[in-house]
Amino acid sequence: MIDSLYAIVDAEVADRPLELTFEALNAGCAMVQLRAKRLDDVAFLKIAQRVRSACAHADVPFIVNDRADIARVVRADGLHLGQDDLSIEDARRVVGNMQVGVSTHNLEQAATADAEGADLIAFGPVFATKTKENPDPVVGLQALEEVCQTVSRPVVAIGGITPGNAGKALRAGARYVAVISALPRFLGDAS
Ligand code: TZP
Ligand code: MG
Repeated sequence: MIDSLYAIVDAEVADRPLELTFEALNAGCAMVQLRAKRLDDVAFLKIAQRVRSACAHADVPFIVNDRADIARVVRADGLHLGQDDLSIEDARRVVGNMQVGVSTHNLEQAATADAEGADLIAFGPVFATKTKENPDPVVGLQALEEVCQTVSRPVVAIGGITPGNAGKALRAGARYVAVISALPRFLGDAS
């Protein structure tokens, strides 16, 4: 399961984001995304440089959420976009050939992201989540399965994923499970 873990380190959720990054890398996670909705540019860049370097040492892809400019500056492996962010086409003008993932919340959005050339399609919230502000409605496992069968790119299940339900998302066809709040639990830390 750990090789399907897409660790999202949210600098505003994690007490010590860098330590959490090292723990996720040591555990053998598949990817690390850095997310910070409210940090200013200087603070985001500083932490992005550190996480970038840790991921490079571990040879694990490093993805930046939202910020094409920062992804380019730190030479991230990927950029992750939401529905209200830059289009894939515009983002590629900034980041070039970098892997681009897109968050989607229904089948139509997932099919559009696929057609527009997303490398990775995140779909959710699969389960209820308290992490995201104003989350879209819970999509559930059946919709996840439908998306996995429809799109051509690997799917990342996101939203309320825990060690207890991650297997269900993977069995529905997701290639990865993306986790924010339950990340310490995947890493064997009860906190
Ligand atoms: N997109 C859909 S749900 C979500 C995002 C960013 C939050 C997932 O956080 P958690 O804590 O793993 O439920
Ligand atoms: Mg976004």
